Amino acid sequence: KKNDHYKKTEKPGFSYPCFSSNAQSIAKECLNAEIFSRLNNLKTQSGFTLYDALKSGIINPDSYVGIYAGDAESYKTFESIFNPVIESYHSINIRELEKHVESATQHHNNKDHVKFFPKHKLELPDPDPEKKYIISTRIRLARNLDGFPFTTSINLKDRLEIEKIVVTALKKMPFQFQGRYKSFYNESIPTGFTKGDRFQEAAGINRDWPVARGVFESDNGKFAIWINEEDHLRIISMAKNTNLSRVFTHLQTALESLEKNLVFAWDPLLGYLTSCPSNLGTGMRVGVHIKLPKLYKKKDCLNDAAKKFNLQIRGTHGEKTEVESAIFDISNSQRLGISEHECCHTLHKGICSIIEMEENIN
Ligand code: ADP
Ligand code: DAR
Ligand code: MG
Repeated sequence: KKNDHYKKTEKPGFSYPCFSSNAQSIAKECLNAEIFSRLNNLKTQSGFTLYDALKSGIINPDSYVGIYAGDAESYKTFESIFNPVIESYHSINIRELEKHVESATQHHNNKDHVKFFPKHKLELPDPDPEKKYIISTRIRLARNLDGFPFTTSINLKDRLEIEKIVVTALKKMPFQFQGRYKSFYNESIPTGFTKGDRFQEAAGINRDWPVARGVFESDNGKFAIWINEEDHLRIISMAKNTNLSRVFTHLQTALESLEKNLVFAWDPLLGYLTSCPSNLGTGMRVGVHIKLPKLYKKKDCLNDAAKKFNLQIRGTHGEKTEVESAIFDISNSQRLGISEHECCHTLHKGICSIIEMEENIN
């Protein structure tokens, strides 16, 4: 699908080293002169360049990852920088991932063996049976439609096409998901979906805002789909309680319908393809809003626990925001080289331990 993409940023005098000395992103750690010279003259079919990929991390030296993809092809064209970034962020080894996929493909004798959301039930005990700490539980998936550039590179025509395709698919969802689609273009919508932050701005994700952006919310408030936020779709299942298994089951039912009507960008090795490499694989972030007044005063203990259990701690209003009233957003870090069930088990195990710590701190 040849698309006349928005004009790519040609950066005259773009040379290595390209990150400022105070930058500490994973992309900066992984880039070197040899990789830079190998990639700097390449473009994907949609015209996405190495500068396009790195510009957000260059403009924002406090970036944590520091690189975005413009389309599915970016992960092949710029493999020399994406692979080490992927290995570092997801704490995996690409070679082991390849061996795992090869053996699984032989076993299932087809390469699409894990292309769809798992059907088997998640069964986990309530991590906070007395409802003392967890305020809400949320699982979100990042997905992009196959054949279109990502939000970093997409032009307005294609962005409108994405909105149309997804809204059509929403109409075919089962009764329990009935709800309303609200386009940002027509009305402001009080949800977590706001115009992208400075990192997403520098990556080109906010172009044409708010056109072709919108939120579908189910009438029961437990399910939402954000269209053209950081990815073409953010599929969200949420509950103001601690029942992770039910939030997961809700998502399974939604995906059964969506996967019949939409084709997602997917790769046998990297799984679902996303604009930020931190969301590859399952694209799944399993998180809770949890009130931890004691651990709030012992940040080191909490950070040590997060490291030990491979969790990520965010502020009350999401990444790069402050913690208010000791309410943390805690979720799994790894999304690739791990199954959807394992994402949930990772969060569950970590949260049970963190709750125990909160209980036992004097
Ligand atoms: P994501 O990785 O899903 O994009 P962000 O950190 O960007 O997450 O946050 C997106 C929005 O989702 C923010 O408004 C954030 O407050 C909200 N959010 C995240 N986790 C939860 C949760 N467990 N309960 C309620 N809202 C949440
Ligand atoms: N601004 C990016 C964010 C990295 C992960 N979060 C995403 N993709 N929303 C950074 O490099 O910090
Ligand atoms: Mg986000």
